[in-house]
Amino acid sequence: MNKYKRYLVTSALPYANGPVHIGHLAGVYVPADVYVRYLRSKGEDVIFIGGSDEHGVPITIKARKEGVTPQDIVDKYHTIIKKSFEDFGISFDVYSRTSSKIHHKTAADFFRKLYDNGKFIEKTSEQYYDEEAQQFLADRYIVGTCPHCGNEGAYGDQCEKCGSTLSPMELKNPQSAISGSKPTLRETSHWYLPLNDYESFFKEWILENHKDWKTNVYGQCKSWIDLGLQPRAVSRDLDWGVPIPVDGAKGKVLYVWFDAPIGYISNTIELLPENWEKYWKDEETKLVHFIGKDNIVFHCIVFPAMLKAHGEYILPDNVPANEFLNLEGDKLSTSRNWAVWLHEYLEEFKDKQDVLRYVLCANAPETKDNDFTWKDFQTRNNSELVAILGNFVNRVLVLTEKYFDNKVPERNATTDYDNETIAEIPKIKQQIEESLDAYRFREALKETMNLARLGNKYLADTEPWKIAKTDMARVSTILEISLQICANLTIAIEPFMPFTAQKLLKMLNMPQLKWNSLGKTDLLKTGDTLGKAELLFDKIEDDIINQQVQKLLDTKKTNELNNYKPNAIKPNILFDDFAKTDIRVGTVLDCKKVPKSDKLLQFKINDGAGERTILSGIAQSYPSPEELIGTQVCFIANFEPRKILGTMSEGMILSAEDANGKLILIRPINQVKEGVSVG
Ligand code: B3M
Ligand code: ZN
Repeated sequence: MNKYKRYLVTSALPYANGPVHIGHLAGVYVPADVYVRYLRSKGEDVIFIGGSDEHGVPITIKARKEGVTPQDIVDKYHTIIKKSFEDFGISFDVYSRTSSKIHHKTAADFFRKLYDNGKFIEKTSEQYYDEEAQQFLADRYIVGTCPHCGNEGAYGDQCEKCGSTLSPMELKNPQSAISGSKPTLRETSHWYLPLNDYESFFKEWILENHKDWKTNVYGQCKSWIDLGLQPRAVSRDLDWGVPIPVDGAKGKVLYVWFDAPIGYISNTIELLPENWEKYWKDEETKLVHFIGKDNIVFHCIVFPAMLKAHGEYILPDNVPANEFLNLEGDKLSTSRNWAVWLHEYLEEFKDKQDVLRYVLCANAPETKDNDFTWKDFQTRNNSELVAILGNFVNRVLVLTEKYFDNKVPERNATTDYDNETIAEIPKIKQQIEESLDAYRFREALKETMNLARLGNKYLADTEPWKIAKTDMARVSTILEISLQICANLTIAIEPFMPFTAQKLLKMLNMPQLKWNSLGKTDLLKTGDTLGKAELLFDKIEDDIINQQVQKLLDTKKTNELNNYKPNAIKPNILFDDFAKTDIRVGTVLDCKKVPKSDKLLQFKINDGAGERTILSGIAQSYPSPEELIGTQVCFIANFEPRKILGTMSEGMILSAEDANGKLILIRPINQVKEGVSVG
């Protein structure tokens, strides 16, 4: 028996320092939304809490870079993120933000209560300080040389080149990212939550009592606990965040990971000012956090320790964290623009929210990292949504219009096969429920599609279009049963594809029914008039997919260009060394591919004194070599001749490599006389 009376579902508060992309949707918001819609359909008492995380150092860094205030940054992205979620039908009951007044008050009060009850320890340590900017430096604000790989641009918390986690003290040649000056060390004191005091609690609560958590979540918690929990600082020296509400804490704010989860509470208060405590403080509430794997320790250990230290709050019943989604084989990255941004997707795939919701859920990184590819997106749209779901519904509606004037026909005597088909529907319902209750959303979606598969098979086996001339009573029964399957689909697909469910309801001319109607075959009444049949999905053609792939390739190129680092300069030489190289200009008299080689071009050059032949390995960069005839090139005239594939090559043609590895010929920008020296 379910011991819970109500549900409190939260999804990670995204940082308001960039828009949201498919990784966010797949990892957190689609599963959370599916779960909540399912609970609502079952008539459960549920609230779904979301909001933007607007504090933390990355936001201040972005603001500094753009020459605006942190508030400007969060205002901009909070608006974009909120709209993306609305557009994709993520059905939050509240979507607020941690820069709100109510959050500042809630978070400050929370800290104060722990402070007053002696739940923190205070420790003094030395930290880097920027004398010029007169401020302590957050780890991210310190750059220096990585002790592991020598990368000169490593941050105080991490080296992005070799991936090592660092502490600022480990960096060689530390520099302030704010002023560029060399930071000094100063003493500062901070409050720490002594997680070590909660070790035995966590051993019991997670390791003993929550063996039901997903393996990836349980495993991460176990390794943290096994390593031994350490006190965690809950304050920072920073001017952006929730000020620490105690005397003598000027210039200090709550660490972002202390205030952000309290945002779940603040946003609930905003939603239900009178009634919020029932959701947070009553053991009959089931609290579920939807997050990505990088947030596990904060939601399973740090936040529960905070809640426990406070004493009045319930703890999460489950934290069904997902792994990561990659994009075309590479890690999603906001800074490298390696993402499919939700707002851009909607411009390019208008009204196709559900296609993305479907693909991301079908391919969700539930147990391991997964890859999003545009090819898979196309295949799932064309061979699943169009071919299975859309096709079934369309056939049923078109046939009903044709044979029964668009009215629900009657069910006559049924065959064993009809009855077996009908009996499958409640079984599918049960499968969907079992999967959703266990947070297995991919499986649940597959079961949901099985309902459409069942319908398709039923039509294919009974072939009503073939018997229309001879046995209309039979056709009537088949279409009636098929229409009931369509009506069941409106309920089953709603959590996953809410927009499509609405479209289908309109086509069937029926209201949205609750979950308990799923499995029944009297949802439509004989004689009911149906709406207009439309296609639920349309095929996505290759050229649309190719454009998206091209867009990503362009991003790759731009990144390569931006990241291009020229070779180190060679040791100095004297003029005499240079003068040994005889570089000249010549005109191309002929140019063709060398047979049996895909790299080499054979040039005939007018070098001023006569003609010479030079072979050059640039064939892949110039696929139409004849176009080079008549142009000028630079070449080394005294390069020792050598035989290549049976031809004597007398010199070397100069070229430079562009960011994509293409070799670009070097030539004078105006015509000069053949044979003149370059120097
Ligand atoms: N903003 C990290 C993230 O977006 C963080 C989550 C906060 S949840 C309380 O991955
Ligand atoms: Zn490194």
